Amino acid sequence: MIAFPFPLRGSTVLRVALPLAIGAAVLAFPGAAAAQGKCTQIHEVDIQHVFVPKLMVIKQGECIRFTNNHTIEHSAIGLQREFNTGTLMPGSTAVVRFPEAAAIPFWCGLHPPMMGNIVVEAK
Ligand SMILES: [Cu+2]
Repeated sequence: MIAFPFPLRGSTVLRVALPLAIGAAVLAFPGAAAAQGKCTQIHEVDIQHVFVPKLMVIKQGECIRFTNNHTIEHSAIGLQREFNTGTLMPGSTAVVRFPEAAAIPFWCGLHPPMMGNIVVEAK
């Protein structure tokens, strides 16, 4: 049994409901007023059995497109719930915009050993 540093509440619902709603929509920080802006640039994170690259450094207002190129489901979730792609089926993508400067460690909600880091630099 893996000991999680926080409860995975709501994750079951998200895994089922979000893939239907995501499509090509841009996800963003919940509650962030500036979250509705355009992506000034889109960076790519490739999901295999690991995140490639594991460290992504971007600027405020830029986006990351997570693409599941593996044969099984994966997700990307900020450790502090800064963002959550929901479950990505093989071949699926989710675009997440990062409007605020932050350091955001993230992992796959289905496979916690899969970890990565996003650094959002101030403009
Ligand atoms: Cu995974």
